[in-house]
Amino acid sequence: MVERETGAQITAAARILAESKKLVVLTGAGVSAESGVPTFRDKDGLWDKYDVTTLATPQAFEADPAFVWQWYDWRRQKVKSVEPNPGHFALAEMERIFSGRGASFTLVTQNIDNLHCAAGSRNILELHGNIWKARPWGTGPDDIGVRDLPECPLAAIPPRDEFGRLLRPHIVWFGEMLSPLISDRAHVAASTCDAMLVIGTSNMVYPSAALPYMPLRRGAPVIEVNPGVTALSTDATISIRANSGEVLPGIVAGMGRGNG
Ligand code: BV8
Repeated sequence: MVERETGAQITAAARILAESKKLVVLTGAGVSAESGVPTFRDKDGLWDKYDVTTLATPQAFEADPAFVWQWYDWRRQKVKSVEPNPGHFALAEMERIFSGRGASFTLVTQNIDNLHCAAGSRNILELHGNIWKARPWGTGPDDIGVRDLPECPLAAIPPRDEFGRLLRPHIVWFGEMLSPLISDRAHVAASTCDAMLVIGTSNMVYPSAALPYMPLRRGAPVIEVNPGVTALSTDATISIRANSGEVLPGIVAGMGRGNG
């Protein structure tokens, strides 16, 4: 059920997006919540149950690679069992609309679950990597050696490559630099966009949390979709307090109804 105020916000958001020539969409774990993928900081989220410092840092991996891989193997099995939700599909449709009118669309995601790709999105920048990829321990995110690791569940934990080298998840852990290639492209997109749509993120993790402030500083509109209040909510041009799977299809429909 979409509240009256939300309806007006959807119409206003659709008008902004219909006029946009260069859009950046930034997503976080919330866009996958309606697919059944646990978020990190919500009640019953991943960080509720697990200690991030013992699982999502290079030090944790170095200390016990098997333990960290067991956690990712569990998450891979969870992600493998779910499907994209209407929010993912709406963003893929939005990209097709932008491409169809020769406008630029960049999807910057913090998510590692690959659900945007599965829903049909194409111009995706995975800031924090991808749970279905791995690379030799000791290599960087832009180095040769990144490969698909689709086996699920993993037969051997920790997995090794054909030379016996220990493999690590191709994921950015806390305290690790993001891929310079990916973060530079995201930085350029956020520096030049005429609007940004921020969906399903607590906007707490840097450097991605800094991205929405780049268009805001230029006076470009930032639209937030999140059922909860975040650090961005008071700064956003429009902050729609709703689930992405419920409102994104309406925003896309509104774009097509010439709300521009
Ligand atoms: C870096 C991968 C430079 C793992 C993740 C001390 C030392 C070192 C670094 C730091 C430090 N102090 C601070 C930092 C920087 C640090 C940071 O920002 N920390 C925060 C916590 C303060 N950042 C880093 O370390 C980054 N690297 O800075 O390198 C450097 C290097 C060395 C030394 C210094 C600096 C690396 C950041 C990447 C870390 N990796 N994950 C894994 O996933 O397994 S971060 C983790 O948080 C996930 O990637 C996730 O994507 C990200 C952000 O979380 P969200 O996606 O926003 O999810 P969250 O649960 O928080 O929120 C969900 C939202 O959805 C909520 O708002 C909810 O209301 C909403 N929602 C719920 N349902 C719905 C919904 N929305 C819409 N619809 C719904 N239905």
